[in-house]
Amino acid sequence: MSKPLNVGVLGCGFMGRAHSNAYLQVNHFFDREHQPVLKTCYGRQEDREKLEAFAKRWSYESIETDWRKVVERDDIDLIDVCVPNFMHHDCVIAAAEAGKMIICEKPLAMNVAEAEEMVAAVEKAGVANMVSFNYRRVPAIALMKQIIDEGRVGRPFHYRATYNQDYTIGADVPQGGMALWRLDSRVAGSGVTGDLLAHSIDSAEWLNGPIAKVCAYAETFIKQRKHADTGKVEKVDIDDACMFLAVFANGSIGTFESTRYARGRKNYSTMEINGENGAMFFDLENAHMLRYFRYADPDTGKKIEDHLTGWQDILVTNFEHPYMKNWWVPGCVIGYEHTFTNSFADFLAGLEGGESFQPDMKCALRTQRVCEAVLASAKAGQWVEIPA
Ligand code: SOE
Repeated sequence: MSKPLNVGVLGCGFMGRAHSNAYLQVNHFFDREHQPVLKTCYGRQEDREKLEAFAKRWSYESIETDWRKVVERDDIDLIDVCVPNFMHHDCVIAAAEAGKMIICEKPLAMNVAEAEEMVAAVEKAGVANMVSFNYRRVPAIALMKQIIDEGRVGRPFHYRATYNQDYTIGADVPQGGMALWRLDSRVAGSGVTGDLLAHSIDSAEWLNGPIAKVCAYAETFIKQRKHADTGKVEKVDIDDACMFLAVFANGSIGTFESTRYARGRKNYSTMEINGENGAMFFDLENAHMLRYFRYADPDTGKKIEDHLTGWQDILVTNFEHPYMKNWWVPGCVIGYEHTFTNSFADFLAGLEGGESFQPDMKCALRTQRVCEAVLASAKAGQWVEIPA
């Protein structure tokens, strides 16, 4: 018997679309008791035309131009926060107080202080919650986790992550407004650190454990931009690029690089781990592949014969690979949107007595702490420790 799960989505931009698609897809591909119903979506009054078109395209039953009304509605079970970052805090707190389940886009908040209040609110309300670090649900990244947990990498020495894009190179790109709010620090909180490095940090801590300390350098290449809302040329306060060194609690050391000025890179997120017995490399622009280097057998510790060692490309589409039995037949690749469907499938499984969803807000608070430590380190020009 299917159980309707009435959803109110706040936001009708990029993430609103990604989430709407996933709600519509999830029951087609995963056996779950709960069936998301797209009840209502929120957008600003000034974007009403866009909101109406969005609601029609994704078959929402109604629209709201006041997000508080969505949260107050008795017929909504789950609030999904896909609005810009500066609204996350108030939306999440109000939703928790109304006893709703909550899904929130990343980064969780503008800063650690906000994130702590959000975690306290969801914990007090005891509501199911998840933060949309969707890349954990890329099958190849989930396979990386499985291979690490199987002990095939052994003692890790190095972790290396990049997350590079190039869409803000032009000096004429405005800050603010519907598409470019990520460049406005009052709306986004930070630049690449909260937007891109947060993904890399979430994946890194999931795969390689907690980061103990960081030393960062951040740069803002274009110091002033026209604001899309006011038309005025204003100071740019976000980090355009940020790089940091990390020491993990397990003793391994890492490098993280992120920029929106890497000409030619669109959504280039890579991660590599090098351990005593093996190594792995993943590249989001080639998301169905995992590169694996096997040096020694994890059970016997015996080195693989020299003429057989080498990097192996695993096409992550077999039924035995994470999530893949729910999709097509081996060899048929899946893509970006599936990471959201896979996430929602896991969230629903958690509601139905399965493992409770990770990352939840408490886990995302840790990522927020690392991001804040990175920004503090860049500002101070020194190492910053992150409490365990
Ligand atoms: C930024 O361009 C962005 O859309 C991020 O905000 C998303 O989290 C990332 O997955 C893709 O890039």
